[in-house]
Amino acid sequence: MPVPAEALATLRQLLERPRRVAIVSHYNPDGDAVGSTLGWAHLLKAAGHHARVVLPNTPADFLDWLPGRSEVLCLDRSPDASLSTIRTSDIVFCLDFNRLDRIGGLEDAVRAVKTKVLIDHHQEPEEFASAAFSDTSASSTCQMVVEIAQALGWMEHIDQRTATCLYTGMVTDSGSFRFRSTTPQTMRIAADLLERGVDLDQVHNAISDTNSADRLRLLGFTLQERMTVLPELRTVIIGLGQEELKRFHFKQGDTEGFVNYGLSIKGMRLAAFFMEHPDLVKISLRSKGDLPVDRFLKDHFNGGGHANAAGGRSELSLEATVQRFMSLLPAFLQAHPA
Ligand SMILES: [Mn+2]
Repeated sequence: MPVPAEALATLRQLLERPRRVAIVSHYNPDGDAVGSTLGWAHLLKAAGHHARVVLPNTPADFLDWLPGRSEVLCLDRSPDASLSTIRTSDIVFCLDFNRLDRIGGLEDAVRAVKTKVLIDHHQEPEEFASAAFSDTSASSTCQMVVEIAQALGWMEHIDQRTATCLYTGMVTDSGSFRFRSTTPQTMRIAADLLERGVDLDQVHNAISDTNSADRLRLLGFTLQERMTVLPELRTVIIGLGQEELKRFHFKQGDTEGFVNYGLSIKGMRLAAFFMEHPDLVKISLRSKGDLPVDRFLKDHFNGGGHANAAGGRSELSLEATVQRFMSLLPAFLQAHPA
């Protein structure tokens, strides 16, 4: 999608003179959240602005090597500096999320800043921004940052460090360029970033080879003991309870990607992952082809996301949540025949 002219004009105007800028992203920031905020911060600095990334909690450590990561403020580690940085900003950029309830303890401080700019690719944005770049077809927020840089004539500012941040987010959010949101334009942008010196080996090693022994054992247990394959529904269901998570010394991020193993079984079109938390059950769905799991989760499990990858939640027990899911599933699948 082309960068919207009206938002671009507003952005140009906002950045006409040097500004103090805070850049925020969602709770449990992923590769796209950290990559896009850092990439955008590098760009703004190169253009003469004062920019600082502020995150609602500390990202997983497999992103620690990203250029500029050590200067990121995290609310859980540095609450005072995080909040005062936002409060004293002229502009807050909101990247890779579109509802202010997605940024945890930063919400009130961000709401209080008058000028907010949204750059995001999730469905159904809340209207809180003075300028909104919302492209639900974009493969990642990092891709959008490059498109905006192109529109602003800022491509010369993308050096190797900036390119590395943005490329990393593009890789993680597109499932290494395999999700349907990956377009020729995605590849052209990735190629442009590669030309600026991204070390492919470094990026892919950092993203892929980060398992702990506990995580691998939890994965082995999950696939062996907690995965149900329903060939007639072309669906795979995985559920994990608190007790099992404790047994394998669960750390945040350990179950990242588990749901994708279900979808990697030949012939499957839907994978569901249910994880019990102390006060709720979180649901991750992945699908292939035309099976809009974001709508399903929005309708039934207080969730949302993308058509082929979405999340939701349930206040019921793990067992009751899976039962409810199973009772709703046949109608959903019938409404979207393969
Ligand atoms: Mn994203």
